[in-house]
Order: sequence, then structure tokens, then C-alpha cells
Amino acid sequence: MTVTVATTPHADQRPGTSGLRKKVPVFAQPNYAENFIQSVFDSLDGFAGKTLVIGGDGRYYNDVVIQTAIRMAAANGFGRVLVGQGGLLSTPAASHVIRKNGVFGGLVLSASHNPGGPTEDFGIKYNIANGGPAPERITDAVFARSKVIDRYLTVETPDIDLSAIGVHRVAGMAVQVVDPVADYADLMESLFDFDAIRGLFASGFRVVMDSMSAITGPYAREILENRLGAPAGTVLNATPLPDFGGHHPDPNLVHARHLYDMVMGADGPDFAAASDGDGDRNLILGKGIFVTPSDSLALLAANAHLAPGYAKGIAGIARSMPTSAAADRVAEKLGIEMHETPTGWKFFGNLLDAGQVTICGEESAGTGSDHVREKDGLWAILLWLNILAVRREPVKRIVEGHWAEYGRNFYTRHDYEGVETDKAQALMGDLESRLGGLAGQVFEGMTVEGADSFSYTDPVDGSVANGQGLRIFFEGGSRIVFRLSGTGTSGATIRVYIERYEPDASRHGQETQAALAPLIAAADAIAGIARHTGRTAPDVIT
Ligand code: VG1
Ligand code: CO
Repeated sequence: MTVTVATTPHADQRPGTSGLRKKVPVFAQPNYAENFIQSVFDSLDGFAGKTLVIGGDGRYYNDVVIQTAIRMAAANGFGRVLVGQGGLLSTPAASHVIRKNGVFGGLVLSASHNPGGPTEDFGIKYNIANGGPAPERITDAVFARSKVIDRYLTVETPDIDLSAIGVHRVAGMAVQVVDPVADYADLMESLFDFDAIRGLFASGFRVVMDSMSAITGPYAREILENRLGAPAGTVLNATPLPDFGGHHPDPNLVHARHLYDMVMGADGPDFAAASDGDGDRNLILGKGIFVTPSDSLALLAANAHLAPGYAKGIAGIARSMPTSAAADRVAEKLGIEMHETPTGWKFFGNLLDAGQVTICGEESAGTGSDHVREKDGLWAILLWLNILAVRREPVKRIVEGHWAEYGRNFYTRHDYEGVETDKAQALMGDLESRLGGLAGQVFEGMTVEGADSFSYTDPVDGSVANGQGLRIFFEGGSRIVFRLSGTGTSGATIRVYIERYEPDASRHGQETQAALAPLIAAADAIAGIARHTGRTAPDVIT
């Protein structure tokens, strides 16, 4: 039954920050998805007879690649595949299915917050047995294999019907179609005080959740409306669509502007939230306030003990390097470990496995804990709701109280998207070559204290990741970071992360862009953004 198909390499299959992401027409080239999946399998050892989880965010082409992946898993000798009904699994739910069933690993089909459709984005990532993204040791091996691959294995069978829960057989391998929502919803119920949240909702507290026509719709409906008793219709855009309704399923102030406008309106809801294409990111808004992801991480860490799952306290916090240092102040006060890692959830896995940290976060709207090994949008939303149910204070007052206690880290990220790759690389190369001479120079009245290219040594396995972003530190603690995105599918995206700490509560009310204006000007003066790219303003400000 097994068929060996001859193939030739595609040169561009290097996994990025979170798996391989390309436009659908690229993935649809002959043998493209097959080469990558086979390169993953060829980079793994000891899976004969073992179980693989497969699921995706339901975007365009999910249905095609999921069938390909099932056939190839059978041909390569997996004993069983667990696949979400309809081919669906959110990224955090996939992580939970892997962990709960103690399986070998999983394939998650998603390009996260990137748009979907026939000419939009698709992606494949591999997760290991702990439920987390494959570490660089594996992704490097996959890329190396993809450059020399000459055959892939498949079986000749018709498509499997994934529409109903049940068990099928493909060439001797069991394919078990599982409920994508139930186990995950149970996990959330085990971590949070659902009675307290039900009480909050019953008190008239108004909540809006936008699933952005992406994967969390069925999860949010089951948890918020069915289990927690929020009114029907609380979850907006709850049906996953292959093209996300033509929108970017990216829960930020650009693509979820309507939620911001709602909470800023006179009769706005008390709490509004959203999640992304594959359900691992979150947006948190309260009446009259947007909570930045960096602040949200700090606040969740400071208040996690109010939820039953974290009642004993947290072991430590980890944040990606560009994320603001707001969480560091919480760790310091709690007397717990704090870790600074490169961008991407794969760098948190070892720390979580070792029990060194409990809560992790990234400035890009990702927060999560040791309950799975991915960031988790609904988890962050539910932890917020649990905290609000216990404290019974408005979000705005909780955030402002946090700033008053710890000081405020003003923070913004400016993205320059679709920049020609050679221009973006020239900017980074030029800046890197000048890093050594920046100390002592003055920009916009601020003196540079030091500058470097961020390197990370994993404290658990000693692996080293170099070139993870260019950092410029100023006297007084302000900071600018430059990095190139590793998730885009056309041209380059330059990310500029800007941060300033303000201890004085009388100055916490400033508007963020105004509070950071001198640093924003300094970023251009230092890196020559306009000179290199011709751009005078970012495409997206978060
Ligand atoms: C971006 C974010 C990063 C995140 C990654 C995957 O990566 O900056 O923090 O981990 O996306 O998130 P980059 O390389 O483009 O900056 V998701 O929700 O798109 O899987
Ligand atoms: Co995502």
C-alpha cells in the first residue's frame, strides 16, 4: 500500500518564528507540503506505532493538507492519528491533546493571525511530546533535510470523512476523530473558578468576545455562553471561516478597532476580548482602556493566585526579550525567577518543563502558563475574568492601581511591513556594525548606555540562539529594540520596540505615543529607517 514518490527539494522551507508559513499558491506547488511533512518525519526518531495529533485553524487549504498529512503519517509508520473533528484544533487545544494523551507529537496547520484564502497564507508547524513548538535543534534538522529530500512516503486511499467523531482506518493506522473543544473546556474549568465568573456575569457585568471568524468561536461559545452563562451572542464572529470573512484574524487595535471603539463608547461593555486565527493570541480591553500585552502579562502574574489553578503562587515568569520589563517588577516583588528569552514560544518550553516558570508572555499578544506549552488566548481571557470576578473592580482601576504600585512601562511597537528584503537587511546590517560605537552618543537628549545583539543560552539544555534582535539601552532604563519578523510571507517586516519606564504616578496618564515621542525620533536617528526604507511612518502601531 505504501507508495514512495520521487521528489526534488524546494529551497525555501526554513521554518520561521512559528513553523513554515507561505502563501497558499506556494504550498499548492507539486510536492511542496509533502516535502515539508516528510522532512519533519525524517527529522524525528522512534515514532513507529506511536500517535500523532493533527489539527488546524480551519483556514483555506487546511482540508487538503490534513488529508495529505494523514496519508503520510500512515505511510511513515505512525500507529494512530488523533484529528480534531472537521480538521479543527486551536493551537492551545492541540497542545493539550498532545499532553493529555501522552502522544509522540503533533502537526498544527495554521498561519496564525495572517489572513487566509486562495492567495493568502498557510502554514505547518510541528510540536513535540511536551505539546510545545519544536525547538531549533529540530527545526534546523527539518530545514537541512528539506534541502536534500528526494522522496516522500504516502498511501493511496480516498479522503477520510472528518465530519463526525469516530474511528477510521488508513492502511493499518487508526484515525480517531476527536471533539476539538470538550477536553480543552474541561482544562479551563479545572484552572478557573467558573462559579465566580458565572456570578460576575449574573451581576450584570457585560462582556464581548470576538473570535474574528477564526478557530476560537466554538471554544468561546462552549465556555463563555454554555458553561459560564454569558448571554447568547456574547461571542461575535463565532463561526470559523476559511478566509476569516476576508479580515486579518489579528487581535490588535488595527484589526479589532471596533472593540476598542466599543469600550471607549459611553455605553461600552465592561470587558472586551479577541483572539487570533489559531487561538493562541489575546486582546484585552476594559471599559475606557486597552491593556497592552506587556502590562497584561505583569497583571496576570501579579494576580494569578486569585484563580484556583494558581492559588499556590507561581514559580517564575518568562517573557520574550522585546516584551516590556513590567513583569520583571512583579517577579522582583514576588521574589520569583524571571527569564528573558528570544521571540517565539518555543523558547519557553524548557523553562516550563523544568518548573522554573509558570507564566510566560510576549508583547505580541501572547500569554500562557504551564497548563499547555503554547500561548493561549482564551486562557488569558478567562484568567482576566477570574481576577475580575474576585476583585470586582473595573479593569481600568486595576491597571492604574498596578502602575501606581510598580510604575508604568510605556511601550509601543512600530512595524514597517512589506519592506524590500535587501533594504531591511541593509538597515539591520548597518546598525549592527555600528552598535559598538553607540555608547555615549546622545540622541534627542538621551545618552546611549550600551547596545548589543541579543544572544540567549537556554539554562536547561545549554543551547544557544544568536542574532535575536539589536538592543539599544539608554541611561535611565529606556530601550529600543530592532528585529526582523520571522513569520511574514512577503518581503520583510521591521519591528521596532520602544520602551520607557515612568515611576511617577502623576505622569502615568500620558498618551503612549506622546510619552515615547523622543525615543521614536531617536529610533529613526539611530537606525536611519527613512533613509534605508523610504518609509516615514510605520504601517502598524501596537
Ligand atoms: C511574531 C511575534 C512573536 C510570536 C510569533 C508567532 O513573530 O512577534 O512574538 O511568537 O509571531 O505568533 P515575528 O517573528 O513575526 O515577530 V502566532 O500567534 O503568529 O503563532
Ligand atoms: Co497565533
